[in-house]
Amino acid sequence: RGPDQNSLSSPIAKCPFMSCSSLKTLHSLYQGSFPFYRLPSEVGHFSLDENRQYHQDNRKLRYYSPPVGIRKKDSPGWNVMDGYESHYVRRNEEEKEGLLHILTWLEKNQSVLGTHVEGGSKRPIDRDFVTWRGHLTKLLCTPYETQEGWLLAVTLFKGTFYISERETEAARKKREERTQEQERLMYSGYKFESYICADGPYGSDQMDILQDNLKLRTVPDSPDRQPSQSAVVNTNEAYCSVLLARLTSHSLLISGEVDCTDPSAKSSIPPSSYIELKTSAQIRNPHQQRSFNRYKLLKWWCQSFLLGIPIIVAGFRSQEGKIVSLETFKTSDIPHLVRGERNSWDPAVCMNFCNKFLSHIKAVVTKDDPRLVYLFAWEPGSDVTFTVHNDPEYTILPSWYVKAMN
Ligand code: 0WD
Ligand code: CA
Repeated sequence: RGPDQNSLSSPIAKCPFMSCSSLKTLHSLYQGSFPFYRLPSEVGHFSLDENRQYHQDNRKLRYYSPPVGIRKKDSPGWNVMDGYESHYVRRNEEEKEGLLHILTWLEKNQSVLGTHVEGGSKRPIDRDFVTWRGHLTKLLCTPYETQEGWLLAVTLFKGTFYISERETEAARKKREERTQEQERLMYSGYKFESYICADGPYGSDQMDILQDNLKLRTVPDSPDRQPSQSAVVNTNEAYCSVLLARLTSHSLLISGEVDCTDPSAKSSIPPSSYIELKTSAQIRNPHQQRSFNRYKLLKWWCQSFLLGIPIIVAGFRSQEGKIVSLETFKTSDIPHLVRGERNSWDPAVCMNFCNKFLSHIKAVVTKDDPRLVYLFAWEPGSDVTFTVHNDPEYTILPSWYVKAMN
């Protein structure tokens, strides 16, 4: 049991049997001051190409390149449905990659993380937790989530807890029964990215000039946009950042997909140069505004805060599928925007819950064995429970990884 689970007000309920100890998720249990979170520092990155192949470089990092001269709330008028039928290559969602790409990065970068001596034995990966940022986002949102549950598989291997999501039955059903309308909405998010990002820090014309004329000293002020109208949207492609962070006593290695970097950012040091891109339906009345603040801003804040991404650029789309306004949010401003609203959310609750859940993992997952999986399950309105599995069907660490770390 961790040191923070001893008090009577502990949200960890004790069942008659230790093996069924569960964790409560009620948001009122997690109010309090904001826990210590050390802002993430980037230790590496990788790219996934159009065939979903891993590359140990930033070839898929894109550059923020908004239309020149456009001001806040201006309408760029981009048609984000354009190309849906003809220029869309979708990732195969049946293929469950789990932690594959993070493990590949870890295997190639063992030296970066170093090892340390703990109780006489060395940890090959000197972090408490390894996971995708998206999994932590789900944890952060849990105290306020009323619709979708989750399954998180955890394995303790050589002193590090690996957390990997398993698709729930409900999520699988929802994915398989997605309507054409929902598919189009998903596409529109990717298409928005291709309108506002360029493949290089400057437009292609300027790149040519830079390459042709090495004497050119002055870099153009406003980056040109690359023509994107005809570009294929391929959701296999990704640029992922790998970062170290700390939540109270929990050291984390997190990886997350990053949409683009801002070549004109004050600091060029990632993650402070990164920008998250989002689309959302145009807000037409106070009811829609409340719902946007309550649901969308919660998810947007959790996702970007975890990686230390300072800026979120949102494109609001009309019912006809055109971007009618652009808005820039500072991630750090979002909690202030929603504070005091009825039925609002509190970032401290999100982080306190995540902190307790990570402590809960440390208390429950005690057997260090790469074949063993502790499956944590949660459904809205219930506590977090867990079951233990050694069936290969549940394994989250592939044998090549276990071998590499041995
Ligand atoms: O197989 C799965 N169920 C998942 C795969 C779930 C979550 C993520 N992934 C993959 C992603 O493809 C990506 O390569 O893991 C990688 C990074 O994930 P993350 O950054 O931890 O994930 P998250 O924060 O949930 O999503 C970041 C972005 C999304 O941006 P928006 O603005 O929509 O939140 O990753 C993309 C998406 O652009 N993304 C996906 N792309 C393809 N397939 C998926 C997915 N299932 N989920 C998120
Ligand atoms: Ca995005």
